Amino acid sequence: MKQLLEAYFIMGTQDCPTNDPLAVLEQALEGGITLFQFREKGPKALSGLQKEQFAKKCQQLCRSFNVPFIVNDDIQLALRIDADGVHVGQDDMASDEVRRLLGPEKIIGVSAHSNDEVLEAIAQQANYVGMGPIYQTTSKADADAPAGTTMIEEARRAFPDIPIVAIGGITIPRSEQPIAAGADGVSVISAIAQASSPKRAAEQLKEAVQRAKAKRDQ
Ligand code: TZP
Ligand code: MG
Repeated sequence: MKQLLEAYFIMGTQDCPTNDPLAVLEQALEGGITLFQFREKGPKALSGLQKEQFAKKCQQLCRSFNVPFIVNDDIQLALRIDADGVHVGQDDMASDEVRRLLGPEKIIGVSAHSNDEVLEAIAQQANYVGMGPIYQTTSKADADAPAGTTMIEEARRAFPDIPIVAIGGITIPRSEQPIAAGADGVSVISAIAQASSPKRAAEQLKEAVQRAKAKRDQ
């Protein structure tokens, strides 16, 4: 699981206002992203059948690169299309209930902001936690204030083995700090979706994360 979190790309059509979102995803996959989250959300997002058709296209692309395809929030969609997992926030369905619906093999991620929330997620059979926002983000309308890397340091100290991915405002140069704090990887929207070359951005992000991990663990 920890390796799958290294270069975790999150995207929906709302994140690609000027580019073709499928082309962005394909490039990100070519660049070596390790995990993909389908997050179709906000006033400009697709819904209903359009959302499901777009999800299936993203899923097919991910399959052709052997990269797991995770759905944000929408458990029913994940079940209908047999996604590889689901990511839920603190205000969404509890992860033990998600586990009951998805079964033992699927990946479940939970957003957590404190050691209490990490402990609860893992007790409820989540596979990883997402912690943030680390830095200021423009990709999530209702994001909390940026919290820096302290929550990751605290979670890593308390739970040495739990897979943790950092989120929020992370860019290539800003990816070293959350890894140094103990994260297993970084999850990004704009650093790849808004890059002039999503492929190069994905390559460079993964390289930066792997370099930071090697430096931290040497
Ligand atoms: N959850 C916390 S911050 C965030 C989400 C979904 C958005 C991350 O997007 P970006 O563009 O990488 O800051
Ligand atoms: Mg949610």
